[in-house]
Parts: sequence; structure tokens; C-alpha cells
Amino acid sequence: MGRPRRAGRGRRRADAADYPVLGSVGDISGDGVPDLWGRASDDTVTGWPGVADGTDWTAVGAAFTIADA
Ligand SMILES: [Ca+2]
Repeated sequence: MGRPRRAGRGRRRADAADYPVLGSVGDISGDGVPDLWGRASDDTVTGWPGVADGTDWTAVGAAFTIADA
């Protein structure tokens, strides 16, 4: 299993203060791989698609907006 990438890789590291609420409800994107979501203090909600290598969840992909404030 590879090392998971940090949320927001390629831009800047996402700190816990940026997303005080993080979670997963399973597969948001419909590809069968669990995804993450985070609510920022400004009430925007961002998602990160899970990336899998075979059956191992290995990373998160590029952030996408779920809801604007
Ligand atoms: Ca997914």
C-alpha cells in the first residue's frame, strides 16, 4: 500500500484548522472507492476522491467543491 497523499496536494497542505469537520459517507463519486469530505469554517464543503490500487485505498485525488457557503 502506498503512502496516502495529503488533501490539497499540489496547492498547500490542508491543516485541521482549515477543515474542523472531516468525514466520509462512503463512495460519493460512484466509482466504488470511498471518498472524504471536509467542512471548512466558512461552511464550504470540499470533497477528495479516494484512489485505490486494486483493493487498497491508497490516496486522495484533487479536491472538488461539494457546496459553497
Ligand atoms: Ca469514490
